[in-house]
Amino acid sequence: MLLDCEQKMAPLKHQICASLLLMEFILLAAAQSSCPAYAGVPGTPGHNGSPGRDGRDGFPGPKGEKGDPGVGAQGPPGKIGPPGVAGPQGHKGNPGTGVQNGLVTQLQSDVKYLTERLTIVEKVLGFHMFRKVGQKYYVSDGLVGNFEKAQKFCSDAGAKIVLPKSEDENKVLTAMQAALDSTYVYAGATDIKKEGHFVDTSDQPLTFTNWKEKEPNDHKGVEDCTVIYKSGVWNDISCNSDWHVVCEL
Ligand code: FUC
Ligand code: CA
Ligand code: CA
Repeated sequence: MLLDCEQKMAPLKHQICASLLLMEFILLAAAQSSCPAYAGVPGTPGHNGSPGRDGRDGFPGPKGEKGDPGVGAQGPPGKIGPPGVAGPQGHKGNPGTGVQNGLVTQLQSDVKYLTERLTIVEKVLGFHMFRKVGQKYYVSDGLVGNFEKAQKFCSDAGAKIVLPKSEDENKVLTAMQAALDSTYVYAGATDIKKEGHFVDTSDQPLTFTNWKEKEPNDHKGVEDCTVIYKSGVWNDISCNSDWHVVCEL
């Protein structure tokens, strides 16, 4: 259409044509819907606008994986807290029957006895050699020493220096002496406090003795301790001599 116009207006002066062209442009702009139009050459892109405002915060992301444990050393324990408030008093239990009470008493007694025996057996196990005689254990580590040393060794082990109180016990001791290859073993009997009056380490008179003939003789006036010979007979002797040590538990 524009070309048609230019062809029609060719003879007219250039200025009139330009005016008409301008008017037609205006009319075209006002009535674009009613008349087909030429789209024209696209203009050059405009400059970028200024940045828009900040958008709103997004939704929270998914929960992350558990982190590795820290590498710092554990701190020292805190102070002990104050004691708690005392709780309410409990209800008194039902009284047991006579049979129940008797059983409980018996069990308490059994536990006490077994605990004491276990304590002894555990001590016995600490020695290289031991023999059981009745309810006693005779124990030794093969130590040789004077009477004072013998007493200390046995006392430190929670025991007492051996002192047979029957033929059976005396025999078991001599059997141990054979195993120890011992000539003499110290016995826990002395007459230190009163010459000629032998007592045990608790100052009690002896209830069993097996003195050799003519003993005790306090030879040279210096024999206040007791030893048991490997045959089982007893002799008084100096407390300063070194002999095998056997303890009893
Ligand atoms: C006898 C004993 C003494 C000592 C002496 C060599 O006299 O009674 O204790 O062994 O021998
Ligand atoms: Ca004496
Ligand atoms: Ca003697």
